[in-house]
Amino acid sequence: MVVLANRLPFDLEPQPDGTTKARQAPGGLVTALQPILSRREGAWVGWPGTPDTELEATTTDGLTLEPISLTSDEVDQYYEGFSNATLWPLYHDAVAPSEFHRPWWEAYRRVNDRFARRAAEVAAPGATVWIHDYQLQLVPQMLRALRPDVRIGFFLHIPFPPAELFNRLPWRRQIVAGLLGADLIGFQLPGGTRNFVRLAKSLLDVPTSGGRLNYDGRTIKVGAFPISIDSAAQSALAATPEVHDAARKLRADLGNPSKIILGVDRLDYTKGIDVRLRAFRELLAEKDPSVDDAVMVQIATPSRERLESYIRMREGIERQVGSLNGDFGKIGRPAVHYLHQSLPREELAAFYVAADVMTVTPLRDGMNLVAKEYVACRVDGGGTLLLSEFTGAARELRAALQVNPYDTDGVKDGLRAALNMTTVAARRQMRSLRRQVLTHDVDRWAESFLSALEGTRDHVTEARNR
Ligand code: ADQ
Repeated sequence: MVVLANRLPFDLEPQPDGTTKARQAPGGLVTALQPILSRREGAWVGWPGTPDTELEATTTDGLTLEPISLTSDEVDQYYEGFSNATLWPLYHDAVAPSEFHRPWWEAYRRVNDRFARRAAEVAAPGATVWIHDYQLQLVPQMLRALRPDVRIGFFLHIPFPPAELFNRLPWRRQIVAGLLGADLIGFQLPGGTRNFVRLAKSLLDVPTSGGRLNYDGRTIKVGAFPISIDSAAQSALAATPEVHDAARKLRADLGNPSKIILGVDRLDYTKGIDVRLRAFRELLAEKDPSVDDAVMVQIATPSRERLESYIRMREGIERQVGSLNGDFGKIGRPAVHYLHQSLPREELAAFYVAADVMTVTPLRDGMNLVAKEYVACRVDGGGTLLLSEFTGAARELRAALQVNPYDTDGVKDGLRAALNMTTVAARRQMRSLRRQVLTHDVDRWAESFLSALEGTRDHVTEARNR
């Protein structure tokens, strides 16, 4: 099996002595896939995170890492440009404006071609190749042309937008045709599947029937595969005495407030960090709760720090935090504790265990693993989840307190309700959420995607008959 993703699961850093140091890279995709691949012998093709560096393939724990090198210009144009300043905002409801530049598109094509060629080199006859996410949407078609014998799966981790937005893309036909090179195209939600099918029909006249599309003489399956986390491992981590003690210490360090409100996100404008800060500000202004009763902790991992829209958003959020603390804090008692840091898993788990209210308020999110991690960590059966209805997770975590992040009054009401929820009601909510998260883990996600992919055509036989 060969996995392709923009990033390798490890940052490979060349050392002065000529050796290479591997450091685990952050992010939702890595968190999701690592448990699966560590159990399968396979190859992972991806960028190691440093531009202008040629690295050799290395094998760690039975997994071969195949580094793709990118020049600084390609990082600017393919990654930060086309992937993160054209596609990312467009696929997230255009909550920030998308930029369309022809050189970015050319770089995107060139880098996708490099990924396809490497996959064609390393895949065994009849291998399964699993391609991930919006940075690599042209690879299925490119790889199909090079290696008709391999079975190709594609999974999109972010939302697939409706035609009204997607059709703005000058290269919309090429993207849809690129994806159609796969045997199976997976989305997080049925809505994404429907958007894609509608676009394939309207842009490329692709006939469809019952979740299958016919294109270029082949049948392509499409479907929804909501991703999840390693729920058992996350629960087990939260149940350790170390995490338990760390959570107690956190509460004490915060001054033993009656309620801790938590946010954990990549610092991204889609995550609605400003939404929860605004709602909390208004509640503090109404003294319900007061700063003596409730404290907010916002942990934001640095992300895409060179992009203008991210620089502006960070400034806005840090201004909000500053003014909240200036207006409502006391000496030794800030209203919001803000960490612009990436934390180790154990520390993050301690925050989840300590938090009375978890706020997940994205304006749009493919799934949102943080919501699931919080639930998995609540082995004590306590805690309340406030969840945006525009996350993929909202479809599964029905028992959460769901809010529309565009409705400030609604978010305020939700936050107030979460803070005032009785222990009995909170436990009932958490019981239902845990049942969902513990029975729908990342293994089940991968198994269901891979078995749907297995069920597609028999490539080896077909290639032999050609
Ligand atoms: P992301 O947008 O990165 O993922 P999410 O699903 O929430 O969003 O995953 C973030 C991951 O990073 C979580 O595992 C979380 O624990 C970790 N993380 C967040 N803040 C951290 C911090 N300060 N320190 C350390 N770790 C931190 C994309 C899509 C999502 C989709 C995933 C998986 O945007 O919608 O759920 O892929 O498909």
